[in-house]
Amino acid sequence: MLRLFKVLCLTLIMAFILQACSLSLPFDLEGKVPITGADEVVELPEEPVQQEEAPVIEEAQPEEPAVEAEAEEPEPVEEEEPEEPPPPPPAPQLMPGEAILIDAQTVKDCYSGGSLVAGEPIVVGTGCDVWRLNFIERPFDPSRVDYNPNLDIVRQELGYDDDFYYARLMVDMKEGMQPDLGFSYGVELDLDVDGDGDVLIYVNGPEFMEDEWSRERVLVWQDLNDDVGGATPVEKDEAPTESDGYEFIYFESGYGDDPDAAWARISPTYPSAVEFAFKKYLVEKEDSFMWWMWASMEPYDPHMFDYVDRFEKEEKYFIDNSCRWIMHAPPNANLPNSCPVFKAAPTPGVGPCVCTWSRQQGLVCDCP
Ligand SMILES: [Ca+2]
Ligand SMILES: [Ca+2]
Ligand SMILES: [Ca+2]
Ligand SMILES: [Ca+2]
Repeated sequence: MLRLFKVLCLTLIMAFILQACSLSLPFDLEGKVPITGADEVVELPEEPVQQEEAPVIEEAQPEEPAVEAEAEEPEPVEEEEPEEPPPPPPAPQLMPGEAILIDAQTVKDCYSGGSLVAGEPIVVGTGCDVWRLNFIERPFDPSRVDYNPNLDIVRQELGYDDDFYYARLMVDMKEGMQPDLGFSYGVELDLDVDGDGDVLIYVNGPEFMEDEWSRERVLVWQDLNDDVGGATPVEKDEAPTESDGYEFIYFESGYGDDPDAAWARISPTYPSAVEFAFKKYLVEKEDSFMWWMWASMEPYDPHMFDYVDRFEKEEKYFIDNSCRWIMHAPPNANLPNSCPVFKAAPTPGVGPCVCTWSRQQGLVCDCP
């Protein structure tokens, strides 16, 4: 019995050893691994290292373009801004007609080109350029040798119809030139005839203009606080002025309360003349107002009017303004900077007297 028991135990030990040895084998000769407790087998991966490296590269790739996109963001923004066109001004409702000008409102300014000798300084007419009195005749450089005929006002005219006033500024047309690149031309109005401007109407860059009325680059500025001219009307201020000049822009290129307020063109009759049309309500007083004209190589700075209060006489050249005239009133040579006025001579049968005003002498008439 004991022997039988030993045989049975030995048999059980052998069976256990054999079972343990079969479980310790990781794979058989065909490279297949048995799944514990199951009969299925799974193919072993042949190159596991390569499969692990691939996702590392793929993760790095999307980061690079993200950084580039951030650096390029400002560029499209900068390109979009200038592409936005400004909204067009309102369509005009009332356009000027033919410029109606009045013979009695046709006057002449000093003609500096009349004394032009090539290579020599221009001789400016007596009394034509008095910076201290805001009476300017400088269509040339400081040496007075480089003369620009397109800046020499020689004639100015004014007129009106039912809706508009018309002003014409003519420069030296001896050489048939037209107003030049970047120049500015304008008309200044003194509504209460106190010697200081109240409205400034001008056009910038008339080289773009044609002989048809246009609102482009036409501006209307107003001096609503009435300080153009500073402390001393007409005359140059001795102390630095605190004036803000023309501080209110009423109209620009069709923008403003009235899209038809002001227009300009090259005269269809005179290629060296600029014509303006401005609504009659801009001249508040119908009884009378003073007017004169400007030509400048530089665009005007309305806030700096009067220029004579802001600049010394050595600082400004290539600029001209005209003598002054009065609308809706008889010619009055007693007004400052008035164009010469012709009066009947005391002796019948002879030519008229030519009267001019000066600060020192007042009205002076030269009679034959
Ligand atoms: Ca002048
Ligand atoms: Ca002139
Ligand atoms: Ca002044
Ligand atoms: Ca002002």
